[in-house]
Amino acid sequence: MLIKRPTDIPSSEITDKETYLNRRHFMQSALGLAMLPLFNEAQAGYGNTPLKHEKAERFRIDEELTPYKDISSYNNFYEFGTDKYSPAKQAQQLTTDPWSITIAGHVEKPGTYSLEDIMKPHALEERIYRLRCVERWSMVIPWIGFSLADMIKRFQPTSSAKYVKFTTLERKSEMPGLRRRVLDWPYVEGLRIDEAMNPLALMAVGLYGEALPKQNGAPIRLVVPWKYGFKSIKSVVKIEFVDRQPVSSWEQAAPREYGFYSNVNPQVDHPRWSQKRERRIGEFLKRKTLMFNGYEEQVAYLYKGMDLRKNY
Ligand SMILES: Nc1nc2c(c(=O)[nH]1)N[C@H]1C(S)=C(S)[C@@H](COP(=O)(O)O)O[C@H]1N2
Ligand SMILES: [Mo]
Repeated sequence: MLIKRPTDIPSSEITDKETYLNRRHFMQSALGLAMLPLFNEAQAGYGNTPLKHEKAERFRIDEELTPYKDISSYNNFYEFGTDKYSPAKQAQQLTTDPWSITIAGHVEKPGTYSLEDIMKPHALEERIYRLRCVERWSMVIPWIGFSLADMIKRFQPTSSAKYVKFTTLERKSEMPGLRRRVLDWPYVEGLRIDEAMNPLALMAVGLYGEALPKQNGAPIRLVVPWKYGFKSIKSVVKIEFVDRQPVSSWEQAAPREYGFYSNVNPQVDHPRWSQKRERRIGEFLKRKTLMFNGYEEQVAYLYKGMDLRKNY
């Protein structure tokens, strides 16, 4: 077979997935083939399926992209195990098609919608965002998705909708991590409604030009780039509009360590470590962590007058 499978390609060759994708398009057209799925997951409909998208210039940052290999092999997804390398293996058993999301609570258009219905009205765009994990590593990821605010507007929340609560799938047969009670399953996260309406908040369905790898939260996950990574909940099946601040899974597990807000903030230490510096995956020297992960200009207004030491 002329076309190499990605696992056969040494990592040095795939530092830039786009180069790889272009080569794949080139080789396939040179061979006179239509775009064929080269990965097993593609047959299930997700994972390495190319996604049509535009590049959103105002959401780009001029920093080196983290290699695809790192983004898709060093993950936190406790439903598939607590070590960083388990999700890439264990998540492959997750059935992501069909997929639906239940919209509930204080909203004019509640219901259970198929992923296709959820996505239909939205043009997909590529946005390059930093992701800063509370554990002090960071990446730069070319996500593909659509604005959370646009999605929310479509379902018409009422004035009682003060917060948005997100829930991950809880499917014991496919998620071996659920056997251990490390968290109170299902994984839950929340945003204040004005945070959710900020243009930076993204519903991601892909990265590096293709549908999300399962370990990154296929088929649809939240991305909130000014908050620690754990707010960016994966494989979402429910979005509820509520009037009280939801208790997120990490807050429930360790309230002194993980607050509801969890904004990236170098001034406020985690009780067990400083948050002043971070290691960008692939770099040797640590870099300074930026206020709101570098998105201060876009999000500082949300927290005016709030004590960010108390509201950590
Ligand atoms: N459902 C669910 N979502 C989750 C997690 C998880 O364990 N379960 N981990 C979070 C954490 S701690 C981080 S840092 C990011 C990691 O996203 P990535 O693997 O795509 O880099 O996902 C977040 N979303
Ligand atoms: Mo994280």
